[in-house]
Amino acid sequence: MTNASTQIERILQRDVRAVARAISAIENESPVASELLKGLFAHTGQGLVIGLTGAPGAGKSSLVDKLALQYRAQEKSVGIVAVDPSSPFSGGALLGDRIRMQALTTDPQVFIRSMATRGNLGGLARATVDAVAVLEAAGYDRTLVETVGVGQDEVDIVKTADVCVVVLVPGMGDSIQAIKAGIMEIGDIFVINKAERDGVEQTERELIGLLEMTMRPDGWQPLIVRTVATENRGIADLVAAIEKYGEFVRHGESSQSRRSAVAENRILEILRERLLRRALQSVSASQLKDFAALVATRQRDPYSIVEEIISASSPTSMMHAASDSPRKINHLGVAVSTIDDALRFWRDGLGLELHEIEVVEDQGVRTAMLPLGESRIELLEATGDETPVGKFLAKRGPGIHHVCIEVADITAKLMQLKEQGIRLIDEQPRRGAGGMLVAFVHPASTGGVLVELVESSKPEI
Ligand SMILES: Nc1nc2c(ncn2[C@@H]2O[C@H](COP(=O)(O)OP(=O)(O)OP(=O)(O)O)[C@@H](O)[C@H]2O)c(=O)[nH]1
Ligand SMILES: [Mg+2]
Repeated sequence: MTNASTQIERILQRDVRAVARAISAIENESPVASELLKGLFAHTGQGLVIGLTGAPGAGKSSLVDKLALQYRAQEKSVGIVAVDPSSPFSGGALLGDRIRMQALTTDPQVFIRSMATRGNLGGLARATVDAVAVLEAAGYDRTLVETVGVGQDEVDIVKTADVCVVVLVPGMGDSIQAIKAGIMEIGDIFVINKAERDGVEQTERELIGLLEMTMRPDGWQPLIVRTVATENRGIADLVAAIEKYGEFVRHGESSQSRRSAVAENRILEILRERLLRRALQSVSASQLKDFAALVATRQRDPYSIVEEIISASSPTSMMHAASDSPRKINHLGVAVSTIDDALRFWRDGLGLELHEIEVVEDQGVRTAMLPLGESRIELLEATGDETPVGKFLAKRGPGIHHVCIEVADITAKLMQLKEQGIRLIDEQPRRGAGGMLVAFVHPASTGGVLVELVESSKPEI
């Protein structure tokens, strides 16, 4: 089993450390993260994901806390993701959250994690959605995602949840603020928290007025729930409202189109991030600063700079840039007295598969190819004493005869080696086995081993 599939197994069994490690990989944009997510995706979509958003201090964390306890009382496992876009590491308010949530942190059926922005590519929304996917795959019955409803990222995150809860508090202009942030449209349930305060009636009236003006395509009438999180009041009503909408999205006719819209956004988000990352591979941070200075002083325009960056990062230019670096060992050539004898170890003992035995007349050699991972072992048996392998055997005895290394552009590589004064046996590539372009480099220049170069038939981009 590969490392990724072991990790996936552990996550599916809800191994908390594996879950935490996967989320760290997501945050650090480690390549293993996408391998894990590919494997986990089929296991997502089982539980219910609940997004909570609202103004700073509205009581989102307090509500998440109480919701989690309520779900635990129902024997449901709970995953919690708190998004903190402001801090580069989890501190500040989240530390307070941690202490408050201590009752939950000791419960093995509750997983709490905070997410913060990293790097310059943004990607917080994508990273959070990915983290939620890990929790879903790990089989948490309910996943609660808390975001401060201030930026587009937050709206994007909450949009991907199955249920969107918008948290308001009584007081002036709260609903107006909510419209500005664009979250009125996404709320499936509206909570008026701190409902013990004055002005709760008016806030509710305002809210009803606003909701009457918007017609949802799915026909859902957003529910309004009053809570006092600190006193655990209204929490059961909120759970009931969430579950009711959960049923509605699961079985409603419009749920498929909503899921498709979310999936489309997700594809675009991943694509945007990958393309941006690829484009930025061809420009360093300091180059970017230099470009910015040129644009700021009107010496250059941003459009031609972007075109330059895009063309430098196109697959063909990337290929040229990468053409210098060899990709792998294509095969290892071993000179043997007889192939039959050598097969007793390589095939019968080691268990490699014998691919084919071929006689290459003009080289005076019989070869046996045994694939080994991405590479191969090539056994070489001389057809006569005066052949290159026959002479090799006479002079050095059986042993490693040559190493064959794959390069993307063999002609360019030979030119470069020649320029550097490397002694080449073939200055021009020729056709070898299977019609591949090959050339040999003299052992005098390589530290004593004959090196064969082969041009890879399909360069990886
Ligand atoms: N009076 C009253 N205070 C509450 C209520 N719910 C939460 N609070 C208090 O409001 C403050 C903010 O609560 P949090 O739960 O941290 O709010 P939040 O929305 O998560 O805040 P941020 O994550 O910083 O945006 C805390 O001091 C809570 O104790 C409530 O229903 N009534
Ligand atoms: Mg909070």
